[in-house]
Amino acid sequence: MKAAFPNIANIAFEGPKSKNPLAFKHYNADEIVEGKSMRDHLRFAVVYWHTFRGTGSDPFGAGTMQRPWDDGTASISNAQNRARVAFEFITKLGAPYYCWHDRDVAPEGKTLKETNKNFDAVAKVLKEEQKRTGIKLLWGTTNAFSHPRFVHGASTSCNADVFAFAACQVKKAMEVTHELGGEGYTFWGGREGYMTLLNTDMKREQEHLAKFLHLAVAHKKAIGFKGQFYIEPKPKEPTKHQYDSDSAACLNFLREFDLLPHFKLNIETNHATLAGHSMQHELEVAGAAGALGSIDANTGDELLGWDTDQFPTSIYLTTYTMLSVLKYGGFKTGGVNFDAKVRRESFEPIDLFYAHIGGMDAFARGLKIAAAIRKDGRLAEFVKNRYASWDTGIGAKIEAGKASFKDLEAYMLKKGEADPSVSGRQEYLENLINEFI
Ligand code: XLS
Ligand code: NI
Ligand code: NI
Repeated sequence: MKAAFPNIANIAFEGPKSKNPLAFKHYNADEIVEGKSMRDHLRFAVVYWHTFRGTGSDPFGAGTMQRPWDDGTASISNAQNRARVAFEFITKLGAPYYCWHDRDVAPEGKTLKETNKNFDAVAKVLKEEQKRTGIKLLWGTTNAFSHPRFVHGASTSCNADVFAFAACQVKKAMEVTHELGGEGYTFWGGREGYMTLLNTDMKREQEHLAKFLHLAVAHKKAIGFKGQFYIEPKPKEPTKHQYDSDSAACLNFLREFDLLPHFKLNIETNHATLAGHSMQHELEVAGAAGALGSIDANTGDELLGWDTDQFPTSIYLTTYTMLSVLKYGGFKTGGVNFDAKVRRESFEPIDLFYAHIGGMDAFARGLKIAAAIRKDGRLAEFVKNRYASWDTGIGAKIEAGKASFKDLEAYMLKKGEADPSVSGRQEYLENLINEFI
């Protein structure tokens, strides 16, 4: 095969002083941070959908991307060739993982049977390329939202046949993920939600979603797939209200339907923004419940209200993200998956490199800064001291379940008043963070 990026060598770490735009300034895969290499901390993944299928089209205009290796047809040979290009790119970038939707890698056929055959034909190449390069599949997922049959949703469709079709798709995509040694499988509810409650039986739809996920859990067991299941929260887009709206809503749903032991969350920065939360908030909600699984690392635009899926470059964002990730013990099965696309105006193949290098460097810096803040210890100590009243006396009694309302009344009648104790010191803490940025 002719190289798709003939003028680009493997991207090397050259350090912060380098002026080479095709080098890492901070991501040094073998560098040890908190006892682990950066490679193992960050577990970077390249997404197939944006990076190899993104055309740059928007509601007002056609695609702009120049992808000379792609003949633009839905042929199997084009899909197979594209898979080889993908591995050339990921190898040169030095990312250890990738992720896909079933329909990103292989074209849909006229029937389900033909579609599955197409998928197998491309999966064969993916398997060869994984073996050749050592690049691994972080997670697979299903696209059950693009085709017109999913107009009313997939597992939450009003039409039971659509539920059945989506089940076939997830079954197959899980099997291919398993075959490729995938470390996880993600469920993003692409159209699992509603546009208007006037035509929607919300309770029934959510029960169907739960039923669907239980069937997936059963099939996982049946085929012996040991990867981690993830749910990816998103509050809106394409529907007006998505059921998996944020971390808290997902956790509540999983608990209500006895699914929590089987799932962790895959949290996406831009989805957090759409939900009116910060990424750190979403990570903390998931982490506190022991459900922080993986992240879709991108960022939105403060002035735009949709999922712009931009590459993350803010050091504050990556620092706060990595502070939470480290706090909850780091990634086990998940990683930093760039669910991000180059801008429509950035249409040359080389822009794919600049985008990923920038995202990886931003996360490497976030990781190093977060580790430095943790080593310094003042932030953690401040938080610990802030709650000191809970460590002894009445606080310790309450936490231990040894104080009734009556006891608390007796305590306070004697004491007379509660002192607001110490200042929250937000500005002091913000300055402290800036010492490290
Ligand atoms: C869309 C989602 C999607 C999932 C995978 O907004 O982020 O890309 O990550 O289906
Ligand atoms: Ni995503
Ligand atoms: Ni998204």
